[in-house]
Amino acid sequence: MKIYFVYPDISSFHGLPYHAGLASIASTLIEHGHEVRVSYFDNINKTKDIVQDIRAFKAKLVGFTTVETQSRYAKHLASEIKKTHPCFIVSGGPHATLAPESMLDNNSSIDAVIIGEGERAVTELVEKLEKGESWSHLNNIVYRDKKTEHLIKNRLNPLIDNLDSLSYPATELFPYQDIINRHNIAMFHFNRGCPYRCGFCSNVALGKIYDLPSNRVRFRSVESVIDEINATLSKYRLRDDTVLHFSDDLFTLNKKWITHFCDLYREKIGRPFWCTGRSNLMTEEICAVLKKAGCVLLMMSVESGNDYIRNKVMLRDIDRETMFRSFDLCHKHGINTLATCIIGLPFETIEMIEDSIKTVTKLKSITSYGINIFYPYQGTYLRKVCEEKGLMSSRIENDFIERKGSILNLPDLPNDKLLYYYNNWISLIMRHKLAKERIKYALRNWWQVVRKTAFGDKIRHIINNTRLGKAFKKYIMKHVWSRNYAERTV
Ligand code: B12
Ligand code: SF4
Repeated sequence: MKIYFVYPDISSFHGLPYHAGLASIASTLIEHGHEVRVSYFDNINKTKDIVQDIRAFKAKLVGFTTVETQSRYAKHLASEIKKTHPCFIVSGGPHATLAPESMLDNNSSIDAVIIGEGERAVTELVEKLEKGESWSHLNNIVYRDKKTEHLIKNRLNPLIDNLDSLSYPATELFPYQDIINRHNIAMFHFNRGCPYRCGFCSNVALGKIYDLPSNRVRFRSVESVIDEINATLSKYRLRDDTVLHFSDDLFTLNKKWITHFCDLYREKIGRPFWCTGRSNLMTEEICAVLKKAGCVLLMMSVESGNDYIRNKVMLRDIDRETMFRSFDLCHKHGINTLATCIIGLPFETIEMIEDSIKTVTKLKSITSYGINIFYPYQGTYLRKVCEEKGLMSSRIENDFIERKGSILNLPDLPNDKLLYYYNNWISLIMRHKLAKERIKYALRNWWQVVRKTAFGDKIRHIINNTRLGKAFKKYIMKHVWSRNYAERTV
């Protein structure tokens, strides 16, 4: 059967046209003999073109992946498709899973929602549709009964324990080479789930639908992960310094797994990589293996430098000492970190944001600072708090972009103040830094932007191919970047 997937990603600040979930279910469908095409819906003006493409492809099933704030674009496109092309439309992904009713309201052109993991459920659905048989009893399906208008939620297939049994993601359906060329990264996602219960994260709710206290973690075998990396790299052209990006919720979760992975990765792949970490998991040993294997950036969110917000509101369960220790360890081992914070939480005050800034300023090893404005996703603990405390405002304007603005009415945090902190986050941090640190930061980030341009290419050529260039690189890399990275090309 011909299946067409759409990845809505309008006004996103990541702008990467790759979706690991769609790539995985597409791969399973291809394995079962179906034909799949994927579209990246990153601009509302693409509506007509995508509808046209769906018609030309003669898609029998159209599937959307959805996060909460993209769901309106999925619904918009679905209704445009149905105007001229009769087909079955389904939606999946975290938001469809956590709030299926919102995808199936009375005006919706979406026929059904697939909740939870999609590989098996969508394959079963396609088989039923192909044979013209009833699909309404299938596991993981949610739909609205036409007669009673009631929402029918079917049972769930168990979570996939043996992730090695899945075929490797169908990266070829996405502009994967283009992402490598333009962003100098290659994206991978291996393990699933997270055992923690942070109040702003959807993971707890994603576990709850399976009656679990958290989103149960499942690991791929290290051997199959290394094999997937090798298989992917052999299909694409990478530069020497192309960074592999492992987007697992918490890549460094399991000490045994990560140690084995790093050993094998160093031996068989040996490329720079980025991954995710959590302060309470960082030890001398983990830092050493990560560094040795080529970790050039550890994404280790602080979320808030204020202890009350971090632990009592966000439920991070990371005390101050643990947090400082983890960044010290990264510094000691020469691992650069990306530390992201969230502001605009329930009960937050201006003083708490100032405290957060001061704390973050003191943390070592941070080479990139990220900042987001809090958005209460459906199903999370903090969404419930916001609703119970009457903090939800009804103002979601058409041009609202989550994490860049707030949808809450916070009594102690006027919106203009919040935006001031959001827009000036880095300069407010730099205010507390020495001039030397500020120059380093500016230089490093300037280079990260310039390196992607044609001018950057020329500079790189000079640096890598002349004696003076090489000496300059050695000096700059040692003092601005990490030593491990200095051993590679710029
Ligand atoms: C890596 C990641 C990213 C990466 C890469 C995302 C990508 N394109 O693959 C980047 C950094 C780009 C990113 C961006 C964003 N992310 Co993000 N991200 C994640 C993370 C950590 C892992 C996602 C992943 O790859 N999982 C592995 C794959 C295999 O699982 P999956 O995608 O869920 O897909 C499975 C099922 O959901 C289902 N499925 C998914 N889609 C579909 C579609 C159909 C038709 C069917 C049948 C089934 C199906 O089947 C898949 C296989 O089993 C999750 C956390 C999480 N636990 O989900 C957050 C998460 C998905 N992100 C989230 C958010 C909010 C965002 C952003 C909006 C942030 C922002 N403001 O920019 C954007 C939105 C991007 C978009 N338009 O979708 C939220 C979503 C919350 C919600 N309830 O809506 C999550 C859950 C984190 C959280 N805060 O709780 N993200
Ligand atoms: S550690 Fe990260 S992925 Fe896990 S629950 Fe907390 S925020 Fe979500």
